[in-house]
Amino acid sequence: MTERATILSLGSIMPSVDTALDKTFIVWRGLGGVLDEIINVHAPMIRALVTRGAMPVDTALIDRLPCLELIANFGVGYDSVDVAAAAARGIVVTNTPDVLNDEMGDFTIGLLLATIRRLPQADRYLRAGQWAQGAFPLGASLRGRRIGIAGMGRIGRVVAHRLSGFDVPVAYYARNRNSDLPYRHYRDLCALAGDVDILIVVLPGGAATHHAVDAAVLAALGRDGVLINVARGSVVDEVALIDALSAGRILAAGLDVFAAEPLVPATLIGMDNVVLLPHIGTATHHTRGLMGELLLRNVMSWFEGIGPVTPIAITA
Ligand code: 8YV
Repeated sequence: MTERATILSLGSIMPSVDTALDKTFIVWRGLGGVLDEIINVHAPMIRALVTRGAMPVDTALIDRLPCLELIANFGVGYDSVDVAAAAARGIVVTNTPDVLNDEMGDFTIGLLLATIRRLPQADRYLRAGQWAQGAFPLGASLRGRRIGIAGMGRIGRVVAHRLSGFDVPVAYYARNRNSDLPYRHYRDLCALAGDVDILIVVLPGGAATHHAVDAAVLAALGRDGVLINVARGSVVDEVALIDALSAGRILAAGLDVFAAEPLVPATLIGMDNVVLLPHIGTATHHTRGLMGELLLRNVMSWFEGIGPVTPIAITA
């Protein structure tokens, strides 16, 4: 690299990434009104954009950046980026796959157990001093349960592998059957939901999966059903979910993602049969560190002329 290239960062990514970018590039960093001013003044210089999905990188934004070559996303899910619009302009989009698979596998199992065994509720019970008045009520179990995984990509595979230690049958929904997997395949999500008691959602976000888990899927899951969503809020019809939980059409839900983050419907917050987490699936020093390194490798390698490390196929 001869001269410092100019980069636009949609807010802070994480301190180690921000510092590393600042050392090598001219970085303009901001969101909202600040972002608007940055673009008005510096758009002709901006060659790369880094984002962690805080706002949509849509046609309107891409069109304002005439010299954009690279969009580097911090995260494996890139549903906030209009990759078709980027591809049409010849802009490469990168994400951070694989480095977070194990973390997401661990986390999903944790959320599943917390939800079905009501661990946060039991913790609240103890803290509220209720133990002295009587034992925490008996509840549901993972024993005898059948598990469905919606989405069998990199994270789905790790979740299924983790579950192999729990002696529970696993089936999955995906567009195509993976012949190397020992689990039963369903091409229809409602059919899978009808045959299992627990549905774990690890589908990618975006138009193709919008509200894939709707009222019909929840009804098929049934009165003992448990929904776990660690994917994207957009994949589940949140209104239908609240309705199903309130009416007892499903038993419980464990949610790390929501339709309009960081806003969470007050009705959900008021419910006792849900475990609600603030999108923390990958939020560890270890894994966010690896994600940050991979994002940096993509940006550095791009400006060294070597090309992206983990590009999204349709933009590569
Ligand atoms: C992060 C994620 O929370 O990788 C993803 O798709 O949703 C998470 O790892 C997010 O990308 C960081 O803001």
